[in-house]
Amino acid sequence: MKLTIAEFKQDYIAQIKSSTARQINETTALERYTALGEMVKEYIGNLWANTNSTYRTEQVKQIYYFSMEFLTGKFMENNLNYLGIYEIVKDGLRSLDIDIDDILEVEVDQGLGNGGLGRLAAGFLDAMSSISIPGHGCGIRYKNGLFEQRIIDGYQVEFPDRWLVNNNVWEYKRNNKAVIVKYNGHVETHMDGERLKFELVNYDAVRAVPYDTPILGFENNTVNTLRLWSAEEIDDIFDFENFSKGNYLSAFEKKHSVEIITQILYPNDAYDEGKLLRLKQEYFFVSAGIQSIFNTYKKMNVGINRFAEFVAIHINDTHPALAIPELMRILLDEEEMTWEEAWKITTQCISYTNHTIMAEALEKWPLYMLRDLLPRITMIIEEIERRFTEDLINVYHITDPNHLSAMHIIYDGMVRMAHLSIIGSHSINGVAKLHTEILKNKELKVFYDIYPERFNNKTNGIMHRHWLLNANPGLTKLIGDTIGDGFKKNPRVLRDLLKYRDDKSFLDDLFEIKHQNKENLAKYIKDKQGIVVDPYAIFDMQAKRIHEYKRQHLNILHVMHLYRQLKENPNLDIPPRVFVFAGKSAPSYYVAKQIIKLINTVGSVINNDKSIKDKLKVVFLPNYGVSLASHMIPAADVSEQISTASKEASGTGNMKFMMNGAVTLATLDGANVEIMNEVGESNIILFGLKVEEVYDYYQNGHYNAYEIYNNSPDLKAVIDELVNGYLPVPKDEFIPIADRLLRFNDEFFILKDFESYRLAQERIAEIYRDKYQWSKMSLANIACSGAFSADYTIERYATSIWNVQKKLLDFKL
Ligand code: CJB
Repeated sequence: MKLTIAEFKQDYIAQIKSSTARQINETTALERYTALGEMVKEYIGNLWANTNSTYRTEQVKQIYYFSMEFLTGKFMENNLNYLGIYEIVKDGLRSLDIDIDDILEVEVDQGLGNGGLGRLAAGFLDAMSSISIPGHGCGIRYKNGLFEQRIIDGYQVEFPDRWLVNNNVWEYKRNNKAVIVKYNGHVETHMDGERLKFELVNYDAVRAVPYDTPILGFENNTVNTLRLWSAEEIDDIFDFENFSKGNYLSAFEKKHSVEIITQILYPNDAYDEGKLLRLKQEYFFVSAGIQSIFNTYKKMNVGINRFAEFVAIHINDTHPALAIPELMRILLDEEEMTWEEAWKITTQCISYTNHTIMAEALEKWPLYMLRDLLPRITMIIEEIERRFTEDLINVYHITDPNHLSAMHIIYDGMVRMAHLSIIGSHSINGVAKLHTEILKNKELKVFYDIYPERFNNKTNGIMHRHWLLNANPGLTKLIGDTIGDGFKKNPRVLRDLLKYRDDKSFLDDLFEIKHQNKENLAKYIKDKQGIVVDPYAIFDMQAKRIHEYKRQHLNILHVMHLYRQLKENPNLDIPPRVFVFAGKSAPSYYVAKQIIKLINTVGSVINNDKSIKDKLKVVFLPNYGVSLASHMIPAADVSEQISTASKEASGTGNMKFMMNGAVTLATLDGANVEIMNEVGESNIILFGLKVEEVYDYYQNGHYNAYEIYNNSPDLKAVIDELVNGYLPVPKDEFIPIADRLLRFNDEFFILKDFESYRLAQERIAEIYRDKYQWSKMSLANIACSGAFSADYTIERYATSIWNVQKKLLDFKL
């Protein structure tokens, strides 16, 4: 947009006065931030209104991305960049004696997600807007986002994330768009002429109120909507009778039981706890979202039969799978379609992404629970199941009971949401090539056999503009000065940087930028953790949820091994190394929490040992989230992507590190395989078991952790240190970890992969000694990372799954 510094200053001073009734020099950083947010919102508002009215009047097909999680982080810097006014605002503020960084710092992360899945959803919204795809998000406005992690005495301690305390400047509450969501009750049937009608009676009603956040596209005038639903009492729920009798508490009980639905994000990643409240949440936003799609759709006036021509609904994992029976319910009970008509529309509209093969993440609900909470929805699921079984027998000629059992939606009293999602949608995609192959050939093979055309791959992508423009301005400037700014819209042109791989002065610049980022992080580590690290050391990072399959314990066991080597020979000639960890554990995941404690315990021993001459440091940075990642990733030399092959569906952190010039230390898992293909085998460090070997071990049962332990003195020594009193903790502290490795036979092959991991780490140390060789590898990673932009991923979803077209918008601000 066009804005001069003088115009900005004038607007801003006026805004400060009207929103704070104070002189600018008397205002707090928060007030300054809020005033700026109000202004930016007004600029965006014009574009937003234009986008919505164009979609409506030109009858544009729209895609609705349903997700339990949207981990959007902060908005301000992005919005300023996308409007093209960041520099103007920065300079304008500076002339008012305000540092823009102080303002940006005040914004709290919108942390309505656990990790990869939620961040992906946020990135997809950004990409949809930025490549002009008419697409919106639908989710839950949790009052408490993912907990704040603090480390106390080495342990993770959880604190509530009250992100709404200071108000959220970006959202609009839309009371006039509220809808009612119905729970419990029972279904009555009656004949209406020829038609059997179903009616839910005696239900509990909850008011779903939407809060809309504008999602701005990059310099293209598009503003799509993220609609998050909040549960509120409806007027007649408030219990006046009790209140007037003086029973104040019970009068509020109902109100609380309603509001609790959107109080908290479940803090589990890839783990299904099966709680009733979670089921209520799932139905809550799905029902509200679909009702509101109908309300918007009807304004287009094109007739209900054409619904699938104008609406696509994507379900991000199975959490929103009730969208299938909910859409059926509305088409059957409210729009009075036949089952066949309704089913056709439903399967044409819905598409589904699978994000994991981990068995404990696959959602199943007890049938009795579902029937109690959602009686009409359950009837519809049962009818879907009945017709599906009929097809299996009559169309696909499957009669073997075991084969049928493997495919039922309802089995053993449980409703399998992945099966419902596959049966009720026209597209099922995995999130990396390898993952999709595993789905097709192993985990979901029975479905692939009957629906091969439904399965496809859509490798994940990242918000490349965030990870470069916002997170790494130094690198962004170097890239822009070298190959121009085309990469902002078309990140594949980053490949042009490969021309500079033998240009020493360019490699020096690259090294210098990385070094500066490392200096900044070193300062952050010193300020926050009191640990001094050498910015010339190798910064080796593992930042992601803590999980046994992600194998943070493989990493820390190797650190313990390095430490033993240094203790034996303090003059050992190795480049100094800093191992940085970050990530949250699910509060109820005991072993993962012990891994955090182990990292911190090992850190406290190593960091305080002067005898090793600062050659090794271990840092655990608390409260990993989008903001911390944005500080860390630009400073990484080595990116640890070391999951047990087959377990990490894709990974997206791997792409962010690559884009910022880190060299990946990887197993051939998830999208690491594609990273290798983009960057070439000489620019990635690989180790460990391959997928087939992992499956082989699981199938033939020949794996023996004790055998490896007994035959590897180095490994045995560090595992023994977990339990022999060597570490300054009670002797039994780390027994659960040791038990998982030995007594329970090491499900994730830490022991098996240890030696090849150690050798891979040795190679890294070797290569790092040669500054130019290292910088060349780093450059190759940056140059080849463009392929992993979510812009391209969304392009592929739009053309091959959703069938939505770009809508270019012309509007002058
Ligand atoms: N994933 O973040 C989650 N939560 C889940 O419940 C299941 C999977 C992750 O999704 C990411 C986005 O697709 C993947 O990159 C990652 O491998 C997967 O673990």
